[in-house]
Amino acid sequence: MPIQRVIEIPKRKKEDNNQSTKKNTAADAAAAEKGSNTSILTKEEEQLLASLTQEQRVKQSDEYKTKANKYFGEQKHDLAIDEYTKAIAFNPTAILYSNRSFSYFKKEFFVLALEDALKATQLDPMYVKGYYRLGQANMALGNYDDAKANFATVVKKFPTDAEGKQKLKMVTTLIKKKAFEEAIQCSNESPYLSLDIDSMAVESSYQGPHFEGEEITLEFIKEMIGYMKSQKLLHKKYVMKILKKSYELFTKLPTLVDIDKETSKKITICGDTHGQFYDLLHIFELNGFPSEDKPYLFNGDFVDRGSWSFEVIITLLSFKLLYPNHMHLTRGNHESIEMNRFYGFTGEVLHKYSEKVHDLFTDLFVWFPLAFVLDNDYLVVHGGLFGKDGVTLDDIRKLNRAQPDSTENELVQCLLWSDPQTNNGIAPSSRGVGVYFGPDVTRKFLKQNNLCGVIRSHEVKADGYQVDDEGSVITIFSAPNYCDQSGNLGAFINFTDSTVKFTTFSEVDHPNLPPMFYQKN
Ligand SMILES: [Mn+2]
Repeated sequence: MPIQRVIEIPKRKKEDNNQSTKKNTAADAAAAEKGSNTSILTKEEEQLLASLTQEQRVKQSDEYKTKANKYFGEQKHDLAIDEYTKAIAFNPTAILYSNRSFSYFKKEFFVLALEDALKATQLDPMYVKGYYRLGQANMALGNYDDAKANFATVVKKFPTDAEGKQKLKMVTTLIKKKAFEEAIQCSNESPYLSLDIDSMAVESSYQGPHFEGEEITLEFIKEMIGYMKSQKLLHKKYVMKILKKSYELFTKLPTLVDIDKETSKKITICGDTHGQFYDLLHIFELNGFPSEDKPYLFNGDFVDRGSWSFEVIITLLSFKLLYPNHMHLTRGNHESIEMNRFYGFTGEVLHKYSEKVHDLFTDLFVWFPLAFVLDNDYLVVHGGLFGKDGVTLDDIRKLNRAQPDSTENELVQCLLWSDPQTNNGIAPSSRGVGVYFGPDVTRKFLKQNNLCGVIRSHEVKADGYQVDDEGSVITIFSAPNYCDQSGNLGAFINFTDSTVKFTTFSEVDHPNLPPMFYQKN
């Protein structure tokens, strides 16, 4: 299998933080201005727009809309957003804003989704889908009370709408469940405590591998991978056993894990894998299985999107159990019940196993560490840095990551959700959670914490990786042809004593299931 490309750059030096950072230029300001302008019309299109009668504009808008809807159906959301934007420029309607809102939602730009949904309801207060989009965006942002109000509006305005009633009921149940979970967690009750694995039977008809004894073995993992690769399900007893042992392991880990020099200088770092099990196995083919000589760090977003999220996470957890000091997993923004409900993992686990197994995953995810530091040099987090100055590594260490409200903590949100920007300074994120942070913010943080760089994931990149600001920020993304349609390469990083080496690779074949296959609505 061809390796596309290997690129090696020197490790960054801490002294580089002293060099003057990029200054914002007039061109940057103009670019920022342009970026905030939603019009994407070409000059010709602008002229066309000016020359048309209202009737002609409506017709032209419909043409863009047809194209946009087609792209949406093909899950090409970037292209759909462009076409909806043009359609809106020619003739803004509630339907167009509502549809673009859904595209933004698919891209996880929740603030933009919310804004568009709001415009839809303003343009046409009787357009029911606008309220659905509003409710959906609010739910993803964790604004359950607002979402409840949105669905209540549907029920009030459209008393015969069955879906509205059902959604209102769902969000009301969620609010109750959340309050209940918070109460339970405060008393330190976990679904793991009542888990009795020994009493579970394995039917004689089960053909798969058996996890016997206390310690997981490489033989078991290899057999399990082969079994799952042929699309068979590991027995739920062993799933629960892996989860329980993982829970015992992860609850003992600190929020920020320091990785020693010996491990750091040969570690492999992978970014988002997002349920692309066959591509994960390809990484192991290219780079070798995890072992004490081949340490790995998988930097979050193991689940959602791809339809083999279960297989990805159970494989990674198994290696974590086998090599606890040489296999590291960071929490991503998708290791969260809120995201899992919308982006596939919940539906997948309910289909393959049960609500109980799903609850066990949810309870485990909150214990994944939020950050790693490689040999006092590089900070590794899924998202990025913070919306305020002066945050120290000790502040991260002190975060109480598994509290029910910890995802509402600003620092936790930034670690999981932030993205770098090319302009200096801090800007609100279109995602609605976390921030955009500029190179000056990064350098200040690095200098204050005596680090040389930040390695993060969270954004799809054409080459699978991106080096920004002379290496002060590195993005790594390991899901090639993300969602079967992005056309991007995947990449992983190999560290050596003095260099950071990127290997890029393209996607491999997988069984014929689309992304989010098990997701209901
Ligand atoms: Mn992410």
